[in-house]
Amino acid sequence: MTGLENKEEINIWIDADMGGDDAWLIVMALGAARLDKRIKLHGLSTVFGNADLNHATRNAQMLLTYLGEDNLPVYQGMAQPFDGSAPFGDGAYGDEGFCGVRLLEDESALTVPCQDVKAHDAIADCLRAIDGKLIILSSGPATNLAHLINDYPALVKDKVARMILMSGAVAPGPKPNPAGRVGNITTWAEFNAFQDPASLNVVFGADVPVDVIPMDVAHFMPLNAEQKKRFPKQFVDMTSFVETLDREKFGSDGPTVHDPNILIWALYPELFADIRYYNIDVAEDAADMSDADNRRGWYKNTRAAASSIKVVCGVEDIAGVFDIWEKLFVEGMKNVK
Ligand SMILES: [Ca+2]
Repeated sequence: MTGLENKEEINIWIDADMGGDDAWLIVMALGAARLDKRIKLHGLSTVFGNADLNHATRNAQMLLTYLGEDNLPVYQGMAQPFDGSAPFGDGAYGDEGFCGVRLLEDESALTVPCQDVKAHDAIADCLRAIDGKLIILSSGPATNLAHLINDYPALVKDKVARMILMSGAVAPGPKPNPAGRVGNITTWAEFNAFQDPASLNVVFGADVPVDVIPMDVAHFMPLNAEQKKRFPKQFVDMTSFVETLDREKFGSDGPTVHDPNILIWALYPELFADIRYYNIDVAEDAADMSDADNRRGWYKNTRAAASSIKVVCGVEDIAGVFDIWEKLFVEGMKNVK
């Protein structure tokens, strides 16, 4: 694999809200770990977001059962934002998170249990146990990460290599509706950021390197009709509700599949472009999707060359990213029965 020649062991944790594109991320992460033994997946933790927490955790168990993967432990995380307010779903992946796709005929036969340790405590246990440092991939609201930082600041500082978040929005969409739309959940905010801005401010204020893949990246590479043919139908179907929304809001030529690119950035950074350093303050207004002026989750960015927050705003090689997606997907699906 390119991009990894000089690396020793790469320790990865995935924290996900288990909607359709989180499933894409996890298939590819399993594929990456099977193809390169230096990559170690230590855990998958769940958080509220695309679905409520119980559906998210069940989706993790169902997905890993379907994929024939028994070696990645699942931990349940937080059910609500850092400030204790009520979660605010948008149904972009349906109530259960996978756009109605059923991966298992018998959903009572799960071979993968949920471990009896809270997600952020389990990540702390992992940080203590590993020799090197941990990369944490976050594909949902940043709530579990904020609790980890809040409860274990010294451990995070010592043992977290980077947190890589799919979160936020930097520029207006290509053909936005309404004009000037920046976010996918409101005019101003991307979904994960809208869900829990207070947690993001904890993460961005912590003494840890953070890389952000904002929603802008996936808008350079919608899953159009040609690309869809390269991936299993049930996973394409998991993005079907998002496709309708993306076409309405941005004129996208297919669904935007966001979450896998936090993994691809970790392993193949040369495929991306337009890397910027920002200080980021996220607006914490009360949630109100019906108010077009509501700024909750809006990324207030200030360019700051010395910032430890790196925001990836473009793609250098779109064909190269899709080629890697396909390669990792094939390997990740290898043990499906
Ligand atoms: Ca997600």
